[in-house]
Amino acid sequence: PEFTLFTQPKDICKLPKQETFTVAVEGNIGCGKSTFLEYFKSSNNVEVRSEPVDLWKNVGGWNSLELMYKDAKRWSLAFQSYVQLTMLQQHHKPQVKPVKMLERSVFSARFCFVENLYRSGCMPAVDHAILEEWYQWILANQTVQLDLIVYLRADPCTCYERLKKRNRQEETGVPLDYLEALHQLHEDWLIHQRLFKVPGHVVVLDANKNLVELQKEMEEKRQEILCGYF
Ligand code: TTP
Repeated sequence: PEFTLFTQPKDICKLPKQETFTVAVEGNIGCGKSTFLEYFKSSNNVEVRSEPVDLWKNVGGWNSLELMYKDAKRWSLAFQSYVQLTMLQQHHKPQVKPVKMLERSVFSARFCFVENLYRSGCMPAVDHAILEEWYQWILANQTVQLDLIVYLRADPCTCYERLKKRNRQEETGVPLDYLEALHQLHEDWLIHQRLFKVPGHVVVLDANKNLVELQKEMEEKRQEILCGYF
């Protein structure tokens, strides 16, 4: 199917109504996905699935996120395979409420993070090929469909400042150019729709705003993003 890039959230209402609706919230590290999702947790019709970062930080007692940042060449295959598994689990949890909102998806893990690790020489070609086989198998055999992607678009410098402020221990060495590369991959995927196909309609929100402004925008856009499900 052909998917539309919406710049006006109200246009989402033009989509045909369905009984269930799956939304993935995407955007660079530190763009505000968790804050955005937090906001929808109080909605009766929405099931929010936050990203399983806690699992990544403790798999069999190992902090795989930390290992990946310390030595990507050695650990990125292990880490990204676990990310892929836990993302798939998020897609698959039985849905009770009409709207399911995911923090990220198997798609951004593949198109942004794995792609970046590979292109920057941090992931050997054989590791990339193995992950790609897994990914293609998932697409062919599992339901990972999305109806809508909410792209929280933020300047890499804004994300960098937020990362420094939140001070997640594993991310202390993340340089600005890492965020710039990830930003470009999100843009290529979701805005220019180059290289990788988008898996659903896309709506873009300005995530450069500060927390108070972003929450105000969410309040305004809430009905529009979930139109038809209230
Ligand atoms: P994000 O998925 O970007 O989550 P976040 O908590 O930074 O989001 P926000 O601030 O917008 O609420 O990343 C979590 C961490 O996991 C981050 O350090 C990047 C890393 N990560 C990867 O390295 N590979 C991946 O495939 C994914 C999905 C995340």
